[in-house]
Amino acid sequence: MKRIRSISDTIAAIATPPGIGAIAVIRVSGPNAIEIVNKCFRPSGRMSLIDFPSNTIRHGYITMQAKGITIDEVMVALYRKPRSYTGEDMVEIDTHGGYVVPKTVLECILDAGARLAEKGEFTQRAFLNGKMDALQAEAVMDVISAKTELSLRQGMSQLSGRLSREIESIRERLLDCATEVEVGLDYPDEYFGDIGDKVMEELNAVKERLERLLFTAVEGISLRNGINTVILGKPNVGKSSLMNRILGTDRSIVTEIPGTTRDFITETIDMRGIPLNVVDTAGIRETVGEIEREGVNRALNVAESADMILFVLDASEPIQDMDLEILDKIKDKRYIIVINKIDVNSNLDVHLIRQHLGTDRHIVTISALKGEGMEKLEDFIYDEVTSKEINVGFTPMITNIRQKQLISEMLNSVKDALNILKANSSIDLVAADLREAIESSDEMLGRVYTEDLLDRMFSNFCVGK
Ligand SMILES: Nc1nc2c(ncn2[C@@H]2O[C@H](COP(=O)(O)OP(=O)(O)OP(=O)(O)O)[C@@H](O)[C@H]2O)c(=O)[nH]1
Ligand SMILES: [Mg+2]
Repeated sequence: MKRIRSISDTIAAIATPPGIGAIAVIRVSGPNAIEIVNKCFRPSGRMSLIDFPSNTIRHGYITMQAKGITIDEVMVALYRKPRSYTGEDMVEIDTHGGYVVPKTVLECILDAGARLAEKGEFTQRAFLNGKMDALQAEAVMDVISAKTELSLRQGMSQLSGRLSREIESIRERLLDCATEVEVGLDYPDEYFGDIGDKVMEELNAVKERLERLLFTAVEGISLRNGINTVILGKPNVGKSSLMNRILGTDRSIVTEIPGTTRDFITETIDMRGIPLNVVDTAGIRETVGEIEREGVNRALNVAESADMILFVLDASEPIQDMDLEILDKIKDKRYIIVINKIDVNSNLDVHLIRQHLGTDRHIVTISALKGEGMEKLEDFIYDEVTSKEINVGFTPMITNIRQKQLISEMLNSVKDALNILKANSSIDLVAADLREAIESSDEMLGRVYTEDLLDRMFSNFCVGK
């Protein structure tokens, strides 16, 4: 998509969802925002909009200029630059809700000289005007789309600049090191030893901080996107019953006939603040008809991309080769073995499973029918997806692939620099590695950016944000 996003335009959009709600908000931002709205606004007091002090809200009417018709009774909030969300002159108009009023008011504003805003363009301007950095701009969307209270806490923490401050501080350390090294460049022989030791110490500390950040990525990304949790197992072991227990509703069909679930069913739930996208799948077996085989293939495919697998076994049946085969397929993932139907006689040899895995991994016993063991299963899931070292809302966390990639790049550059220092070899190579690490931190904060990055960053925003 080709975009012409001139920052000298004044933009406008309805910021609230269409058709619903008692009120709607229309946002206008840009160099002519106040004059443009003034053309359509008749204040109930004497003072004209042009003279309103900044950060005030006033009552009045929106009128259609050409016809002189009053469209709506509104409240208008005025923000003068730079004290606004975008850092530009901004006007927000609270109108009555529904479809027609906000749409007509927006039309008036557009007729008066504004252009319709694109997705995320208000936030993009806030970013371009230095109101927030790239990490905070990314957090805006995380806050809006937060799936649980814990996801929200994380989004707000990033929006407030917690991650930005950590990156800034790491960047400063790197700059200090780079300066030391630059000095050393001029006197390679005398300075190398001393400078080398000092820089190495600093860089080791930076390396630890970067590793700590990288460690938060799994949980950070999961909190934002939800943890894709796939329920897998042979037919009739109770996968759908487990799904329903987890959701607390009869979402999935349960019967005594093996092969009941044909396609996969996904629902998102809030489990102790963690968003879980739970997927029930078709039972995996070999000799099946066409539709069921398709279901089995799909089950294996979703399992492939799962963040976590709940592998269900039936306690009343001895373990079969098929179970061990599935186990081998999922061994390298996060998984929990759920032994179901413990309310009936047990014929399952748990030791055999332990032996096969060669570890004592999470094995939990439940009865999906009776609802027994569910608390324990939740504990296991929670432990599997959270870390004690992370305090959501306080620990700076990595929340998307872009950030993860850049932190990895910084870490690699720092490690390279350390190796060179350890080997006492060329100090100008250290300088180059440090420069690279600093560049990655600049990218992380959005101090340098490409058109492409802007597009990607704002493409999933809504119009009006
Ligand atoms: N006794 C007992 N029966 C259970 C338990 N969980 C499920 N069942 C029964 O096992 C049968 C199969 O349950 P489902 O939940 O449909 O199993 P599934 O794994 O989804 O089966 P498919 O979709 O056909 O692969 C049903 O008759 C359930 O009532 C349990 O904990 N104890
Ligand atoms: Mg089922």
